[in-house]
Amino acid sequence: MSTTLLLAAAGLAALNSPASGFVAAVGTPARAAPAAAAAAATKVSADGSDAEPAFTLYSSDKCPYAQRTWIAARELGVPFKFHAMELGKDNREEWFLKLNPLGKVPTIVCGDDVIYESLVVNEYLAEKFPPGGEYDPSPLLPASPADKAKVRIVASRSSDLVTAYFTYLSNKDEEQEAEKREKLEKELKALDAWAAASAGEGEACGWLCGEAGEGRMTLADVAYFPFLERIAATLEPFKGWSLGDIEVPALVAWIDKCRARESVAGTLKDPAMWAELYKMFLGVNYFERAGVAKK
Ligand SMILES: N[C@@H](CCC(=O)N[C@@H](CS)C(=O)NCC(=O)O)C(=O)O
Repeated sequence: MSTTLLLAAAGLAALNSPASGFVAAVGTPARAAPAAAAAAATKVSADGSDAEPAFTLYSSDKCPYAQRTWIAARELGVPFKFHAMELGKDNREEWFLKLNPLGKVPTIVCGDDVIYESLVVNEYLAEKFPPGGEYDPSPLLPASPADKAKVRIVASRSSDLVTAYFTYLSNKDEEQEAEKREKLEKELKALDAWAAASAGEGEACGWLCGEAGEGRMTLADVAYFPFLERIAATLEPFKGWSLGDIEVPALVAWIDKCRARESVAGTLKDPAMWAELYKMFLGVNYFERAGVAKK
Protein backbone atom coordinates (compact mmCIF):
# COMPACT_ATOMS: atom_id res chain seq x y z
CA MET A 1 0.00 0.00 0.00
CA SER A 2 1.74 3.15 -1.12
CA THR A 3 1.43 6.51 0.51
CA THR A 4 3.25 7.91 -2.50
CA LEU A 5 -0.05 7.50 -4.21
CA LEU A 6 -1.85 8.78 -1.20
CA LEU A 7 0.11 11.98 -1.28
CA ALA A 8 -0.38 12.36 -5.00
CA ALA A 9 -4.11 12.08 -4.51
CA ALA A 10 -5.84 15.42 -4.70
CA GLY A 11 -6.61 16.98 -1.37
CA LEU A 12 -4.91 14.37 0.77
CA ALA A 13 -1.47 15.91 0.90
CA ALA A 14 -2.70 18.43 3.43
CA LEU A 15 -4.33 15.72 5.50
CA ASN A 16 -1.02 13.91 5.67
CA SER A 17 0.62 16.75 7.54
CA PRO A 18 1.53 16.12 11.18
CA ALA A 19 -1.07 18.66 12.24
CA SER A 20 -3.89 16.58 10.78
CA GLY A 21 -2.92 13.46 12.69
CA PHE A 22 -3.85 11.42 9.61
CA VAL A 23 -0.82 9.17 9.54
CA ALA A 24 1.05 11.17 12.13
CA ALA A 25 3.40 9.59 14.63
CA VAL A 26 1.73 7.73 17.46
CA GLY A 27 3.92 9.25 20.11
CA THR A 28 7.34 8.85 21.58
CA PRO A 29 9.15 5.63 20.78
CA ALA A 30 8.15 3.06 23.35
CA ARG A 31 10.30 0.44 24.97
CA ALA A 32 9.19 -2.96 26.04
CA ALA A 33 9.51 -4.62 29.42
CA PRO A 34 11.54 -7.84 29.51
CA ALA A 35 11.66 -9.79 32.77
CA ALA A 36 8.35 -8.73 34.34
CA ALA A 37 6.46 -9.30 31.12
CA ALA A 38 8.14 -12.66 30.66
CA ALA A 39 6.43 -13.90 33.78
CA ALA A 40 2.96 -13.00 32.59
CA ALA A 41 0.74 -15.48 30.75
CA THR A 42 0.61 -13.11 27.79
CA LYS A 43 3.99 -11.48 27.58
CA VAL A 44 3.37 -8.08 26.18
CA SER A 45 6.01 -5.46 25.65
CA ALA A 46 5.10 -2.63 27.96
CA ASP A 47 5.56 0.86 26.60
CA GLY A 48 7.74 3.12 28.71
CA SER A 49 10.09 0.50 30.17
CA ASP A 50 13.79 1.33 30.36
CA ALA A 51 14.77 -2.15 29.14
CA GLU A 52 17.42 -2.23 26.43
CA PRO A 53 15.49 -3.00 23.20
CA ALA A 54 16.49 -6.13 21.29
CA PHE A 55 15.28 -4.57 18.02
CA THR A 56 13.63 -1.46 16.61
CA LEU A 57 10.34 -1.64 14.77
CA TYR A 58 9.75 1.16 12.25
CA SER A 59 6.01 1.31 12.06
CA SER A 60 2.79 3.24 11.57
CA ASP A 61 -0.24 2.53 13.72
CA LYS A 62 -2.58 2.88 10.71
CA CYS A 63 -0.82 0.32 8.51
CA PRO A 64 -2.28 -3.21 8.60
CA TYR A 65 1.03 -4.76 7.51
CA ALA A 66 2.93 -2.94 10.25
CA GLN A 67 0.24 -4.03 12.71
CA ARG A 68 1.09 -7.63 11.86
CA THR A 69 4.62 -7.10 13.10
CA TRP A 70 3.54 -4.95 16.02
CA ILE A 71 1.30 -7.79 17.24
CA ALA A 72 3.98 -10.44 16.66
CA ALA A 73 6.53 -8.35 18.58
CA ARG A 74 4.14 -7.81 21.50
CA GLU A 75 3.19 -11.50 21.47
CA LEU A 76 6.87 -12.49 21.53
CA GLY A 77 7.50 -10.54 24.72
CA VAL A 78 11.01 -9.45 23.73
CA PRO A 79 11.80 -5.78 24.51
CA PHE A 80 11.62 -3.63 21.40
CA LYS A 81 11.53 0.01 20.46
CA PHE A 82 8.51 1.23 18.50
CA HIS A 83 9.66 3.96 16.12
CA ALA A 84 6.57 5.72 14.80
CA MET A 85 7.01 6.86 11.20
CA GLU A 86 5.15 9.67 9.57
CA LEU A 87 4.38 8.03 6.24
CA GLY A 88 4.92 10.23 3.23
CA LYS A 89 7.71 12.05 5.08
CA ASP A 90 9.97 9.96 7.34
CA ASN A 91 9.85 6.92 5.03
CA ARG A 92 11.20 9.02 2.14
CA GLU A 93 14.20 10.25 4.02
CA GLU A 94 17.63 9.00 3.03
CA TRP A 95 18.36 7.34 6.37
CA PHE A 96 15.23 5.20 6.07
CA LEU A 97 15.68 4.39 2.36
CA LYS A 98 19.14 3.10 3.25
CA LEU A 99 17.45 0.62 5.58
CA ASN A 100 14.61 -0.26 3.24
CA PRO A 101 14.88 0.91 -0.39
CA LEU A 102 11.13 0.33 -0.75
CA GLY A 103 10.50 2.97 1.93
CA LYS A 104 7.85 0.87 3.63
CA VAL A 105 6.78 -0.14 7.08
CA PRO A 106 7.11 -2.49 8.81
CA THR A 107 10.91 -2.55 8.83
CA ILE A 108 12.96 -3.84 11.72
CA VAL A 109 16.58 -3.39 12.69
CA CYS A 110 18.00 -6.09 14.95
CA GLY A 111 21.73 -5.73 15.43
CA ASP A 112 23.20 -5.77 11.91
CA ASP A 113 20.06 -7.27 10.41
CA VAL A 114 17.55 -5.10 8.56
CA ILE A 115 14.38 -6.94 7.61
CA TYR A 116 11.17 -5.85 5.88
CA GLU A 117 7.98 -7.36 4.37
CA SER A 118 5.61 -8.10 7.23
CA LEU A 119 5.28 -11.88 6.80
CA VAL A 120 9.05 -12.22 6.41
CA VAL A 121 9.75 -10.00 9.42
CA ASN A 122 7.41 -12.10 11.54
CA GLU A 123 9.11 -15.32 10.45
CA TYR A 124 12.47 -13.73 11.22
CA LEU A 125 11.33 -12.79 14.74
CA ALA A 126 10.08 -16.33 15.36
CA GLU A 127 13.46 -17.77 14.31
CA LYS A 128 15.66 -15.11 15.87
CA PHE A 129 13.95 -15.36 19.25
CA PRO A 130 13.01 -19.02 19.70
CA PRO A 131 11.32 -20.22 22.89
CA GLY A 132 13.87 -20.96 25.59
CA GLY A 133 16.31 -18.37 24.23
CA GLU A 134 17.38 -14.99 25.58
CA TYR A 135 14.44 -12.96 27.01
CA ASP A 136 12.42 -16.19 27.37
CA PRO A 137 10.35 -15.40 24.24
CA SER A 138 6.91 -16.84 23.61
CA PRO A 139 6.50 -19.15 20.60
CA LEU A 140 4.99 -17.64 17.45
CA LEU A 141 4.98 -20.96 15.60
CA PRO A 142 4.02 -24.51 16.59
CA ALA A 143 6.84 -26.97 17.21
CA SER A 144 6.49 -29.58 14.45
CA PRO A 145 7.64 -28.93 10.85
CA ALA A 146 4.25 -30.02 9.51
CA ASP A 147 2.37 -27.64 11.82
CA LYS A 148 4.76 -24.83 10.94
CA ALA A 149 4.16 -25.53 7.25
CA LYS A 150 0.39 -25.32 7.79
CA VAL A 151 0.80 -21.89 9.42
CA ARG A 152 2.85 -20.72 6.43
CA ILE A 153 0.31 -22.03 3.91
CA VAL A 154 -2.56 -20.27 5.70
CA ALA A 155 -0.60 -17.04 6.27
CA SER A 156 0.47 -16.84 2.63
CA ARG A 157 -3.16 -17.13 1.53
CA SER A 158 -3.92 -13.91 3.42
CA SER A 159 -2.98 -11.98 0.26
CA ASP A 160 -6.13 -13.42 -1.39
CA LEU A 161 -8.28 -12.03 1.40
CA VAL A 162 -6.50 -8.67 1.26
CA THR A 163 -7.08 -8.35 -2.50
CA ALA A 164 -10.69 -9.56 -2.29
CA TYR A 165 -11.47 -7.10 0.52
CA PHE A 166 -9.97 -3.97 -1.00
CA THR A 167 -11.32 -4.88 -4.46
CA TYR A 168 -14.87 -5.32 -3.12
CA LEU A 169 -14.67 -2.25 -0.87
CA SER A 170 -13.49 -0.10 -3.78
CA ASN A 171 -16.03 -1.42 -6.28
CA LYS A 172 -18.47 1.11 -7.66
CA ASP A 173 -19.77 -1.01 -10.56
CA GLU A 174 -23.21 -2.42 -9.69
CA GLU A 175 -22.81 -5.25 -12.19
CA GLN A 176 -19.62 -6.50 -10.54
CA GLU A 177 -20.79 -6.06 -6.96
CA ALA A 178 -22.16 -9.60 -6.41
CA GLU A 179 -19.14 -11.31 -7.95
CA LYS A 180 -16.69 -9.25 -5.87
CA ARG A 181 -18.66 -9.82 -2.69
CA GLU A 182 -18.65 -13.56 -3.45
CA LYS A 183 -14.84 -13.58 -3.71
CA LEU A 184 -14.55 -11.90 -0.32
CA GLU A 185 -17.11 -14.24 1.25
CA LYS A 186 -15.15 -17.23 -0.07
CA GLU A 187 -12.05 -16.08 1.84
CA LEU A 188 -14.08 -15.27 4.96
CA LYS A 189 -15.64 -18.73 4.86
CA ALA A 190 -12.22 -20.35 4.56
CA LEU A 191 -11.21 -18.50 7.74
CA ASP A 192 -14.43 -19.58 9.42
CA ALA A 193 -13.71 -23.21 8.55
CA TRP A 194 -10.16 -23.04 9.93
CA ALA A 195 -11.30 -21.34 13.14
CA ALA A 196 -14.09 -23.93 13.58
CA ALA A 197 -11.78 -26.88 12.86
CA SER A 198 -9.38 -25.82 15.62
CA ALA A 199 -12.10 -25.29 18.24
CA GLY A 200 -11.75 -27.37 21.37
CA GLU A 201 -14.62 -29.06 23.22
CA GLY A 202 -17.37 -26.46 23.88
CA GLU A 203 -15.46 -23.65 22.15
CA ALA A 204 -16.91 -21.49 19.35
CA CYS A 205 -13.52 -21.29 17.65
CA GLY A 206 -9.84 -21.99 18.02
CA TRP A 207 -6.78 -20.26 16.57
CA LEU A 208 -6.68 -20.62 12.79
CA CYS A 209 -3.91 -23.23 12.76
CA GLY A 210 -4.13 -24.44 16.33
CA GLU A 211 -1.79 -23.21 19.06
CA ALA A 212 1.83 -22.03 18.93
CA GLY A 213 2.11 -23.07 22.57
CA GLU A 214 -0.34 -23.41 25.45
CA GLY A 215 -3.32 -21.26 24.31
CA ARG A 216 -1.15 -19.07 22.09
CA MET A 217 -2.00 -17.70 18.65
CA THR A 218 0.31 -18.41 15.71
CA LEU A 219 1.67 -16.23 12.91
CA ALA A 220 -1.33 -17.33 10.81
CA ASP A 221 -3.71 -15.46 13.17
CA VAL A 222 -1.33 -12.49 13.21
CA ALA A 223 -1.24 -12.36 9.38
CA TYR A 224 -5.02 -12.01 9.13
CA PHE A 225 -6.18 -10.07 12.16
CA PRO A 226 -5.33 -6.48 11.09
CA PHE A 227 -7.43 -6.93 7.95
CA LEU A 228 -10.33 -8.48 9.87
CA GLU A 229 -10.27 -5.50 12.23
CA ARG A 230 -10.76 -3.23 9.22
CA ILE A 231 -13.29 -5.54 7.51
CA ALA A 232 -15.43 -5.68 10.67
CA ALA A 233 -15.36 -1.88 10.93
CA THR A 234 -16.10 -1.05 7.29
CA LEU A 235 -18.57 -3.59 5.83
CA GLU A 236 -21.62 -2.09 7.52
CA PRO A 237 -20.93 1.60 6.79
CA PHE A 238 -19.88 1.07 3.17
CA LYS A 239 -21.71 -2.07 2.07
CA GLY A 240 -24.68 -2.28 4.43
CA TRP A 241 -24.02 -5.78 5.77
CA SER A 242 -21.87 -7.27 8.46
CA LEU A 243 -20.12 -10.54 9.27
CA GLY A 244 -23.14 -11.42 11.44
CA ASP A 245 -25.27 -11.53 8.27
CA ILE A 246 -23.32 -14.36 6.68
CA GLU A 247 -22.70 -17.84 8.06
CA VAL A 248 -19.31 -17.33 9.71
CA PRO A 249 -19.91 -17.83 13.47
CA ALA A 250 -16.45 -19.26 14.17
CA LEU A 251 -14.82 -16.33 12.39
CA VAL A 252 -16.87 -13.83 14.42
CA ALA A 253 -15.82 -15.66 17.61
CA TRP A 254 -12.19 -15.71 16.40
CA ILE A 255 -12.19 -11.92 15.92
CA ASP A 256 -13.37 -11.53 19.54
CA LYS A 257 -10.76 -14.04 20.70
CA CYS A 258 -8.02 -12.01 18.97
CA ARG A 259 -9.33 -8.67 20.26
CA ALA A 260 -9.28 -10.02 23.82
CA ARG A 261 -5.64 -10.99 23.58
CA GLU A 262 -3.39 -8.42 25.23
CA SER A 263 -0.85 -8.35 22.40
CA VAL A 264 -3.64 -7.48 19.96
CA ALA A 265 -5.67 -5.24 22.29
CA GLY A 266 -2.79 -2.79 22.57
CA THR A 267 -2.87 -2.22 18.79
CA LEU A 268 -6.63 -1.75 18.30
CA LYS A 269 -8.35 1.41 17.09
CA ASP A 270 -11.89 2.72 17.34
CA PRO A 271 -13.97 1.17 14.50
CA ALA A 272 -15.38 4.64 13.75
CA MET A 273 -11.85 5.84 13.03
CA TRP A 274 -11.42 3.17 10.36
CA ALA A 275 -14.74 4.09 8.77
CA GLU A 276 -13.73 7.75 8.65
CA LEU A 277 -10.22 7.05 7.33
CA TYR A 278 -11.44 4.60 4.70
CA LYS A 279 -14.16 7.04 3.57
CA MET A 280 -11.33 9.41 2.77
CA PHE A 281 -9.32 6.67 1.03
CA LEU A 282 -12.30 5.53 -1.05
CA GLY A 283 -13.01 9.13 -2.03
CA VAL A 284 -9.66 9.28 -3.84
CA ASN A 285 -9.62 5.67 -5.12
CA TYR A 286 -6.68 5.08 -2.84
CA PHE A 287 -6.79 1.29 -2.78
CA GLU A 288 -6.84 1.05 -6.59
CA ARG A 289 -4.03 3.56 -6.92
CA ALA A 290 -2.01 1.68 -4.31
CA GLY A 291 -2.54 -1.55 -6.24
CA VAL A 292 -4.29 -3.51 -3.50
CA ALA A 293 -7.73 -3.30 -5.18
CA LYS A 294 -8.01 -4.94 -8.60
CA LYS A 295 -10.36 -4.11 -11.47
N1 LIG B 1 4.02 -6.04 1.38
C1 LIG B 1 4.41 -5.10 2.40
C2 LIG B 1 3.43 -3.93 2.37
C3 LIG B 1 3.83 -2.81 3.34
C4 LIG B 1 3.14 -1.49 2.98
O1 LIG B 1 2.51 -1.37 1.92
N2 LIG B 1 3.26 -0.50 3.88
C5 LIG B 1 2.75 0.81 3.57
C6 LIG B 1 1.84 1.36 4.69
S1 LIG B 1 0.36 0.40 4.87
C7 LIG B 1 3.89 1.78 3.44
O2 LIG B 1 4.86 1.72 4.18
N3 LIG B 1 3.77 2.71 2.50
C8 LIG B 1 4.73 3.76 2.36
C9 LIG B 1 4.95 4.12 0.92
O3 LIG B 1 4.69 3.29 0.05
O4 LIG B 1 5.35 5.24 0.69
C10 LIG B 1 4.42 -5.81 3.76
O5 LIG B 1 3.75 -6.84 3.90
O6 LIG B 1 5.15 -5.37 4.66
